[in-house]
Amino acid sequence: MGLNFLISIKIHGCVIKYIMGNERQTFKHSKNNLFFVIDDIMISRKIFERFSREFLDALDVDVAIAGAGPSGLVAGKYLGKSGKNVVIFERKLSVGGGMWGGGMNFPVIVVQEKSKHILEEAGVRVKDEGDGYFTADSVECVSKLCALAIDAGVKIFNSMSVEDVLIKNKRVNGFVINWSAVEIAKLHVDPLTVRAKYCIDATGHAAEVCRIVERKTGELKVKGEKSMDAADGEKTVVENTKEACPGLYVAGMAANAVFGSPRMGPIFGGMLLSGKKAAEIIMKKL
Ligand code: 48H
Repeated sequence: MGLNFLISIKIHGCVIKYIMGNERQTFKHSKNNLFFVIDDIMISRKIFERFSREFLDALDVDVAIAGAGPSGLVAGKYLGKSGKNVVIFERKLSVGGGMWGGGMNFPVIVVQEKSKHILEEAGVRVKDEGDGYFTADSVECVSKLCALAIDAGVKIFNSMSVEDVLIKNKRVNGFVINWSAVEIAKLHVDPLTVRAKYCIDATGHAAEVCRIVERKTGELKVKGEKSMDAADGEKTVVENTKEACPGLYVAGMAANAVFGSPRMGPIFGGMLLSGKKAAEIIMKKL
């Protein structure tokens, strides 16, 4: 709260009210409309104030997820829907990971009967192509899965990378994060730390968080992903969705990278079911 002065001037029938002080705003009244003269600094202030509030809320959460690809978005959605406080850190400006490009940039993905409900819950139009194969538009999938996660209360911070983990009593207790721009420019800027009751590595093929834990603690062995076998890859990605080391779960392609299972190409049912399974395991523990 501060001291504000209201100045009111009438010019050609319009009343211009100008508030000076902490809460500066200029209002212009004409006969039927009320609009404000935009103050450039207020735009900056509003952005920074909202960001600060939301970032403070993300510092100590139930679940922190690295990566906003399909598995991370789906895990976030189910956790958020059950009332958990969830944050996702995504390195890129855009969410969706490897889903946008469908198969070889044809923007279509394939899913199986067992997983299509996850897309349908998001309002994605899934087409039955016969023989047990269903297709969906990859751009529609990313947009709607992201919207669903946000509607479930998940906070997504884009352009932020997980560069390390917080370890307490030999358990992963959170993420160490930095701006992706800092990482890309290789600037020497120390990161910030967030605490989470449970963490999920949903960073895709690279299994980045697990590799960090492997390198720094020796508590975990990343076996590395195997070559293409869609049937085996889809089965194992769900089986491999589990706690990789205390406090850290793996979902999506990262799960197959950690436990040495095959890739599966542009069939995404396993990614969706993996995200759902990670959420269900953690929900039981919270
Ligand atoms: C913050 C990070 C970091 C980091 C990476 O690759 P993704 O789409 O991952 P999944 O597992 O949800 O889905 C995999 C699928 O897209 C795929 O690649 C398939 C099915 N491949 C099969 C095949 O045969 O090739 O998303 C991971 C996300 C990306 O958006 C990254 O930018 C992000 O994680 N990310 N975010 N901090 N350290 N590392």
